[in-house]
Amino acid sequence: MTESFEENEVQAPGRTAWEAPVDPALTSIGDKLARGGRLDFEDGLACLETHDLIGLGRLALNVRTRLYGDEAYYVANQHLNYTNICINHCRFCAFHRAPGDPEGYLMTPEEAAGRITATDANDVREVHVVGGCNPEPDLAYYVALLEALGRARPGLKLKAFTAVEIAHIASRAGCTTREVLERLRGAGLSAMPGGGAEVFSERIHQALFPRKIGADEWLAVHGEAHALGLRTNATLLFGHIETHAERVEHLLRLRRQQDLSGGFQCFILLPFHPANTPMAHLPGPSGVDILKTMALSRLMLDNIPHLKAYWIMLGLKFTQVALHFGADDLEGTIVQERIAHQAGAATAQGLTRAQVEAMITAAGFRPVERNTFHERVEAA
Ligand code: V47
Repeated sequence: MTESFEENEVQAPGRTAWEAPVDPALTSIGDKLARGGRLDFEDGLACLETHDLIGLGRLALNVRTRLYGDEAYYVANQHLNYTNICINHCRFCAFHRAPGDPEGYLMTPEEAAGRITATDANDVREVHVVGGCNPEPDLAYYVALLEALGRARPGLKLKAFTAVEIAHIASRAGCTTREVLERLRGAGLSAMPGGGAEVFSERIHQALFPRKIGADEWLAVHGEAHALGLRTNATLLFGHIETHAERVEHLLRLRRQQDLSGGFQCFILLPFHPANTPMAHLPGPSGVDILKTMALSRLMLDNIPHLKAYWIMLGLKFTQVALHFGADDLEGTIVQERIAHQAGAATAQGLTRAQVEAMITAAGFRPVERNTFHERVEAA
């Protein structure tokens, strides 16, 4: 025991025997960042494989603090899932129902609008609208859906439809994804959510969601949206069968797309929830894995402004910790969430603005209400 203490002191002058070792790989990544350099593939792997969780978190916290100080953002919003019927049958998803399933539903535009007006939270500024790839509705349905929501609450921003849904609508309508985006923008589409990206790996695509569009098409639809002036988000669904290398490659592909088209405003990590899915035997990511991947995302995605800790999937306490590992945004009030809850999420369905603000304050940050475009807004 004494010998190894002495050995430590010789190997690392200036560090006492009881101090946890600093990972030299992280020191060189920190130096690179300080020179304005970008993380490469090897750096990404080093972040995921380090034992120095605190050192990694410190690097991400530095970046986050430089960008946003002690502010943490949220939006007063509502999630709305207009249909759960889907033809894709992705192996990680507990939300979808096959066409003809008695539990399947498709809301009429009027029903969807009724959900918005029925909520108590009459200061909602954004509605997040996603569903499955339902073979029934045509392009006119999606246009009518957005128009009905817009009429129900004038001024509400519509963040709607993943790239997967846009590609599905286009193939049903026999037109291009760009044409669909133009029609929907005309009907009130303000921004697109980041879902459906999963993992940009052809191996994972074939294993988990072979019927759905892959990385090239997902990125192309977001590139088109950006060219039309729409802001969009991006995600990574992690902690199932993907490797560390595939996670890092996903982040690098996103960063390359952002260099080209520039319209991503927020990145969201989605920790895999296994309940009620064909992969229910998997445990999902560990706490340390979530924090490392959060910090890595902040460090790697130097061109995507915001990093969201999605409290629905992380849980409230973990979300508070994630704010210290690079995240600056918490999503929103949500009202009623279904996708993660069908897969076992144990969080509330929604929170009040006061509850979101209290969570942020208790974590040591200053809550700032934002709109869909991450602009600061005054409390309603
Ligand atoms: O598209 C599905 C993923 C996404 C599971 O853009 C799962 O602001 C974990 O994308 N375990 C929906 N993840 C959530 C999403 C989102 C949420 C909040 C804000 C934004 C935004 C986007 O969740 C799906 C899919 O990629 N997902 N099943 C599951 N079992």
